Amino acid sequence: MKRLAIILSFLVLLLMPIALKQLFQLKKTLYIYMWSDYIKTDLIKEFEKKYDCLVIVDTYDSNESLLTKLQLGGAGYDIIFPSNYFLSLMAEKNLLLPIQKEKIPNLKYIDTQLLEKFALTPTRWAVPYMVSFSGIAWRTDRLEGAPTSWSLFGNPNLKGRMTMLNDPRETIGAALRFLGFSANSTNPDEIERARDKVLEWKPNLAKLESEQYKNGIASAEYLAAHAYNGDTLQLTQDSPHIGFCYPKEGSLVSFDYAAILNACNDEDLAHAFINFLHEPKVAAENTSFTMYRCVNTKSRDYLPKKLQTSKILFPEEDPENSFECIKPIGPARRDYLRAWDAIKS
Ligand code: N2P
Repeated sequence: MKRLAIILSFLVLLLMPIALKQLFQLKKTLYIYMWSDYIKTDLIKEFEKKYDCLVIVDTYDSNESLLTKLQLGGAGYDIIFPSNYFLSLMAEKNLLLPIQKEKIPNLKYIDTQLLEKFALTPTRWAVPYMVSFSGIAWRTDRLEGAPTSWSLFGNPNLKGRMTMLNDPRETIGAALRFLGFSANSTNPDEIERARDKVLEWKPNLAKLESEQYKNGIASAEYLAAHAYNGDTLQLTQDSPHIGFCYPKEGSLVSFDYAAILNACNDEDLAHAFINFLHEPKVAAENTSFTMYRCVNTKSRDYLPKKLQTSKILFPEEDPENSFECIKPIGPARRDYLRAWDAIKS
């Protein structure tokens, strides 16, 4: 007991200066909730310096966990980064503040052509941030030949050495594409068939996981993973043995948007942050680090040559690939969630 008291007093003494500093500095603080590895930390420091503020970033691994956290209340965040297909849901739940366009002059750089390509129309609720394409990351030194199909996950020889994303729309979507259906199907029979396909793949999967698979592929614990293009490109910087492919049945694409929460404490600072993200040089620096592509017309010019021509980063420019953008599916969302429960249980 005595020892515990000593340890506790020691901890209080240790942490007090930090707490006091925070208290007396009273800096403006922006609380951000976003996908993991989705922003370059140095850029946050640059923004903090420029605006004499603090930026605190917490991360999530899916739109579903983001929504759950917000609905539990008390999250205290200012800016979130939901995907395009979650925006209307969040706006309907009255979670978002409309964007004040005049506070984001860099909106002029938004790549509207790219958005139009995937039939995304402008929204007052958020500003496009990054685009992510999903496919298969694989160990080129351990598998013979590049995978070409989602059917890879049905290969029992790779049992326990593969993962798929812990994300209902991505994983059921991949199975829908494999079966020749739309990833946005609202047909209950098709959704059930996709559920059964994932259940067929599941015994071969080490887990359903959206963040740690990166370490697993890097260490070759996993030989293949349903993965995001950016996360995989981050890995290829350090290892020549990692490949990425877009399956022939078609892959999924989604756009993540910066949205300001209704409970935001400093709307000006929140808008300034979103504006900063779309400064073309900042956006390029962010892409060079996260390996995700910013929805910005000018940033490509500032990317290193190797990235400017990367087929993994700009895959829709390759006619070999076909992509379907994940869209809101209205009441069918319940069918997807029911299917997902069956998959997870
Ligand atoms: C980052 C994953 C972000 C892409 N780790 C999700 N659309």
